[in-house]
Amino acid sequence: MCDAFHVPDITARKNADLPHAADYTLAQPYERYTDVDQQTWGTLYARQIALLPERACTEFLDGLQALRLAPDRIPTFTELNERLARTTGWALVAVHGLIPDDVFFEHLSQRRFPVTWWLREPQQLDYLEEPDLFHDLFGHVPLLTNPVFADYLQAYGKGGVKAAHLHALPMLARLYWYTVEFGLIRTPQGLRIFGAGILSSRTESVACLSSPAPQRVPFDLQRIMRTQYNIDRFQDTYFVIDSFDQLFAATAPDFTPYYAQWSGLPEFGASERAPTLEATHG
Ligand code: HBI
Ligand code: FE
Repeated sequence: MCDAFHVPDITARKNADLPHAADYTLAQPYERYTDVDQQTWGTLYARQIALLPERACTEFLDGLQALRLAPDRIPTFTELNERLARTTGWALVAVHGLIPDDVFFEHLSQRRFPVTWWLREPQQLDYLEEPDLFHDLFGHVPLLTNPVFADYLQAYGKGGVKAAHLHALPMLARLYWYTVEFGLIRTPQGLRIFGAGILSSRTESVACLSSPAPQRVPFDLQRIMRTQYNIDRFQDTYFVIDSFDQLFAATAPDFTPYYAQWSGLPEFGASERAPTLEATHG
């Protein structure tokens, strides 16, 4: 189990009585959503819709439009899966929360995206310590409609299934973290957001582009795989891709030699001003 996310003990959670299958999935328990949940969804949705048009990449905004999410109602995974099936063939599966890495990778490798089914409490609007429905659905799912990103995420899952026994999970977790969760992309209009961890966060959607504090460095696979990250505050480093094609191409090769080359090398701190390493890996 890598250190990216601990798999929290869900038995303490109020809905842990709902059984899940061996692959950690369950049917979306739509009847468990309360009026407060529906209002929380509406609040979170409205806040991000107001912020993102000038900040999110067009591929995300186009995906959001394709999903036709209702602004004031939690969507059913069934309706979204019908729409996704007509775009890139991805499907959402409901889970209780973070699931073991190997199970997560297996789902991604089969074009299934695990989505936490419960929604945060009103008092957690701006921060909660693990992914909830809004983070997973609003943050991650729109980009699954983009063919290149959809292929990237499936390739990432396949790589993870292979790497699980290579003790390379911390390196893979960093690649996921600095792209799928907190990635930025360069566009003719300037930097734009594609990372779900930012897109589902009101405060980081603003700070990631406007704050002078973090460094924004070009995508560099070796540097990403050797750079630690913060899980409980804004990122100190954002990696910037030039295109989703670049990201997909980066995951094309078999990573096994990279793990062998880089695993023994010193790691970089999250805020460390480290050199670009891209040219140095063969
Ligand atoms: N489980 N449900 C869920 N969602 C994630 O994003 C997730 C996970 N388990 C492990 C995990 N992410 C990370 O370790 C990835 O880097 C693999
Ligand atoms: Fe996420």
